[in-house]
Amino acid sequence: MQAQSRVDVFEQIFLVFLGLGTLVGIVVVTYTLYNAYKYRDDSGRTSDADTPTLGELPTGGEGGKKLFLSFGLSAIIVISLVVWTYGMLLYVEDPGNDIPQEDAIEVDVTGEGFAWFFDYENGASSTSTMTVPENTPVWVNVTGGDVWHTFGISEQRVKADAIPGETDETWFMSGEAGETYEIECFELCGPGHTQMTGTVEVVEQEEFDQFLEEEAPEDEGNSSEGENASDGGNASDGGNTSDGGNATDGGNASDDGNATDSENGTEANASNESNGGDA
Ligand SMILES: [Cu+2]
Repeated sequence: MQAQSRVDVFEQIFLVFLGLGTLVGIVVVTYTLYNAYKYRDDSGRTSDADTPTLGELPTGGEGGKKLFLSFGLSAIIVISLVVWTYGMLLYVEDPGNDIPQEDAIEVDVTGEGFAWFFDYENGASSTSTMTVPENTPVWVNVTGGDVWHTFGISEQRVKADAIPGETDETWFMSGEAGETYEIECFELCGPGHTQMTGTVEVVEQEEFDQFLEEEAPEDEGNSSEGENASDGGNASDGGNTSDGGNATDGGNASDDGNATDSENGTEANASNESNGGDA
């Protein structure tokens, strides 16, 4: 089977449902109109033999043949649709070997504080703009840094929960270089929810490689770049700058200073009073 994108799959499901729905609608409405015409009251009725009376069960339908046929056909249509759609959605969940994994790239996505953060395989990172090479399967591992968000790219039929402590995996197929897709947050997450947008930028493979190189962490190892990724982990040690919060303790020191000032003040007053007393 030719590898299909999510867009192809959902378009196909939509068209099949639209087509079958229209077909069934046409059959039902036509049959209804046909019977309305066939059994119309043309006031040429001579016998009331066909008229049902109260409490009488309608006969006809040739021993339930029509009923059986209509129920049977409906069941076949509905069950086939359920099975087929389920199969298509399984493909969307995991395209398996239909999408060659060696061609795919992987991007870690974190939704936090009303922005999207992207980490690439070589340790490169970006904010708000996700750069991807053209015509490539892109696997995204989505998580949340603070509260629940949802990573969504409508144009690519992508929607994945961004929940702290959990990773939701999904994928899409990038298009031609130059295309851009809008990223939105689909989980009401706070006052910055509506501004929590971003862009997917599709670029040529060369440009993408260049982007990775430029954004890569300092060390320029070749195949050991995977280890550099762990250096990126050290970057989170930069979080120690939050120890700078201890600086506020220094602020307490100045409070102490105030306390001594006020003490000095009272002492000074006291000594003034005592001076006054002497006078
Ligand atoms: Cu959000």
